[in-house]
Amino acid sequence: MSMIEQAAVEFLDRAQRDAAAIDQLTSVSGWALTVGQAYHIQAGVFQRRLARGERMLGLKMGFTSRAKMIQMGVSEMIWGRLSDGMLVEDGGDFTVDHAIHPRVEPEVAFLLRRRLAGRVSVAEALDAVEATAPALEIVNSRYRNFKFSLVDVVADNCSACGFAIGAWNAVPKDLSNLGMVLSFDGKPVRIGSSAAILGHPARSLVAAARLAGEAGLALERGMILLAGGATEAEPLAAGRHVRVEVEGLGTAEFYAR
Ligand code: OOG
Ligand code: MG
Repeated sequence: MSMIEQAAVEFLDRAQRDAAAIDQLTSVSGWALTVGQAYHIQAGVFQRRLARGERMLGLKMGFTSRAKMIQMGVSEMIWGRLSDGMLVEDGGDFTVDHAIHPRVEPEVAFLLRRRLAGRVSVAEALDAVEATAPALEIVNSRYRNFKFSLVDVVADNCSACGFAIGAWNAVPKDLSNLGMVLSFDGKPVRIGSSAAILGHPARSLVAAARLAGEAGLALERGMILLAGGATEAEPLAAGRHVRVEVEGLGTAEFYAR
């Protein structure tokens, strides 16, 4: 790892631990980072979490919906890593002070019963799924006055901060168009459909297997994949009860404290 990459790992790791925003890596003059280097930095920051005793639970996909792409002004999918340190108990608490500018989005999660790596079809991807669940992702960019840059987001583990997962269900016959409602204190704030996730959320598994495969990683048996936000993310403040309902799959929820 280059000295610049090492310094970036240090900055991002500290920003995440102290919940203190940093300047974008790309704003540092002379730091011309490639997307490949950004994934390298992401791996380094995640390695710090593992060294502190966290366990890898799976992967997350980002920008799999047009709403998210438009919100952030991008056209490329990205992926990040999930650990048990990010897991928010379903029905439990999330402390907003531990984040910088948390936002929440409605998602669908998959649990793998078989390894998926490289180029796979939608049918193969679905066949590798043990169960599926409604999920909430809390994204929390570690940057101050963030102006979108793919390299910065990728290095920052695609803003991964927290996630809650509802009860696991057998995979329904048709996942392609399930209604999804994100509510704050019982009031809907975002309404969408699983169709927003690449037309069918299983395509997110296909994309994750391919993209993580390019980095020498796989979706291993027992891992979770967050398929990506179905709507724009909604800013999160203390005092909110946050809930997602996915048609036919149930709910996931937490309290923002
Ligand atoms: C990047 C993370 C994108 C998704 O579901 O599309 C993402 C961000 O919004 O800061 O998690
Ligand atoms: Mg997300």
